[in-house]
Amino acid sequence: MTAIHKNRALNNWVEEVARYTNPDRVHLCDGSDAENAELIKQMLADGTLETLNPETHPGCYLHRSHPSDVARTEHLTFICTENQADTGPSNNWMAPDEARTRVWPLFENAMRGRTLYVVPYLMGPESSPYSKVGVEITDSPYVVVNMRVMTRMGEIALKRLGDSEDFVKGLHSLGDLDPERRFICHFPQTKEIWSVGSGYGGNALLSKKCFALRIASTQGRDEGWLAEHMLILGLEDPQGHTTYIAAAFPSACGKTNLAMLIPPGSLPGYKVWTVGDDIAWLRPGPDGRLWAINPENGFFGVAPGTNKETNPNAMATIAKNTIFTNVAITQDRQPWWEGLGKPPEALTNWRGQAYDHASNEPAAHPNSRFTAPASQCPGISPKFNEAQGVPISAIIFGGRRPSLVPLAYQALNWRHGVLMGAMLSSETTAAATGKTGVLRRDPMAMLPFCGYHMGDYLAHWLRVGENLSHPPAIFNVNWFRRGANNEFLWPGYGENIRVLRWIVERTRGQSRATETPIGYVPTTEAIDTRGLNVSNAVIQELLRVDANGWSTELRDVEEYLQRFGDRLPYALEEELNNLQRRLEAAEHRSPSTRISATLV
Ligand code: GTP
Ligand code: SPV
Ligand code: MN
Repeated sequence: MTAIHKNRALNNWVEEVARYTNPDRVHLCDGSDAENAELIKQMLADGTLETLNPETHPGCYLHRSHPSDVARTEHLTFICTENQADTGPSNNWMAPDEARTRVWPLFENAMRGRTLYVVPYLMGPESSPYSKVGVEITDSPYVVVNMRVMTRMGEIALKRLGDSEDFVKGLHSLGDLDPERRFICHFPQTKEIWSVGSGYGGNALLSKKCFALRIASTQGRDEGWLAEHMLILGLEDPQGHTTYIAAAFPSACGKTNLAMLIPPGSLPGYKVWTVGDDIAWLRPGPDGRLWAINPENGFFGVAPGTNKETNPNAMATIAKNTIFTNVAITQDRQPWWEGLGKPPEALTNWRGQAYDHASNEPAAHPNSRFTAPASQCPGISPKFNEAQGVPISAIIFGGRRPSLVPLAYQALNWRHGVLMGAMLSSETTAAATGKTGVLRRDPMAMLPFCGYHMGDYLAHWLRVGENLSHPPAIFNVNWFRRGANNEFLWPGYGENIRVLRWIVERTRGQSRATETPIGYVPTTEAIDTRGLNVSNAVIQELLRVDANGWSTELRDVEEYLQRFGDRLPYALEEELNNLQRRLEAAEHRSPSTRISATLV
């Protein structure tokens, strides 16, 4: 084989993989328009892609993935370290030797009859010293065109790589798409990823969860920074001052929506700038603050629920040059999903069949997605390509909790905030296979994405905070409280600005809160409800602290955290004990009602 590139390490690796996987052709991707057009032409010819209505959706395509390959498969995702103890109880572990005998053979001749694409990509802005290079070898042209949107792909990455050996090697093959022969293996020690048997999302776009979270989190542990499942936004106030916030919510719990929020007319003068919608790399800066970059260059967003009212910025972002995966299509070939109103009479569902209006099945898959360039987002931050990133003033955790967890509250300090993140739990969603709507603990929204022992991870969080002279304030939010008829109590979406505003004011030492055992909770007056159709009683319910309920919750938290054994930092056990004691004291005073507390 002739050398594909002058970089020896890259060339040797590609040769080794090509010898074993036996592709018909090897193609090094340059990321050019011409290359992209050629790939799309090929995929239109073989049915991998379909054209969408060029008048309403120019440059947009539909891809239907295999019906058994529509979400991340966490039970088939492994961390492969020599020592099992390094991965911890929250990860699936496979010994590297076992991976070599069980998984590597699945790549043998896997690319016969296919093209092996070499996809170099840069994670982070071109000018940033914190950006990192990855290379994905894949036999899926769909993966290539998605990687071109999601990352800075092609020449730009090769230029950054030069003759360095320092890049994350991701090997991906569709294999035969049989879930029985599907594995997503991570080798943090050698910075390698092997993914076989899936062509979908986080299983196959190896830059995303595999590199930017699982591998990068271990790099962050070793180098003193954090790789997190977080959106990044800038909130500009009417005075023109912008405050940057990072927020971790589990998959399909509202990151993209919050990152692109457009405030309602009743709160004039506020504006949200989108820096990122899924992943943040956070580093202590020389000024003692925490600085964040978004390593990605596009959005792989949940389609259902997205519309002109809930997320107009997303609708504008995906109006052109967007790949839609597993959505339904109308008769005139426009993409369609639940949340866009009444389903039109003639509709083709995500499987490509005529939609049966009598069925209870959704027409679009609940985890159907759009892949769109960040540059197309009307609210993209002017700091999107900033080398140093943006300084973070607040970190927010949140999940889907139908009861107990208030709309918003603030941690007493960093240590308490780390416990708050460790306590995060949420109902499961369609973003991963398995039952949805089941409450599960998901520390920092990183349960499926932390590449090492979760106990060590929590200790790392504590350490990072201790070294910041100006740590971000930490908050928890819950947009998903439900009422007696199972309806959402809080309108959410654009109205979440009211909570963001309270958060920003708190970081500046303004705005009212009551100190309760669980932390600082907004007073009912502190959340601006002008123009909002939510009764006072509902606001009170949303901000109520139920001491009995929290005591029960903490017993579950304690049991969960015990799983991390002696790697659970003692400081967190102490924080948990303190919280328990504060709750007990409150229960004595006023059980299960709003806790009387001091205004702060
Ligand atoms: P991943 O890409 O999987 O990491 O998801 P995400 O966290 O970016 O979630 P996203 O913003 O795509 O929202 C997921 C689903 O939750 C969509 O169907 C949204 O319409 C819905 N959603 C988002 N924000 C809110 C909210 O404030 N209230 C309610 N009720 N639903 C919301
Ligand atoms: C998530 O599941 O959190 C996603 C989609 O953002 S995926 O790329 O499949 O991980
Ligand atoms: Mn995500």
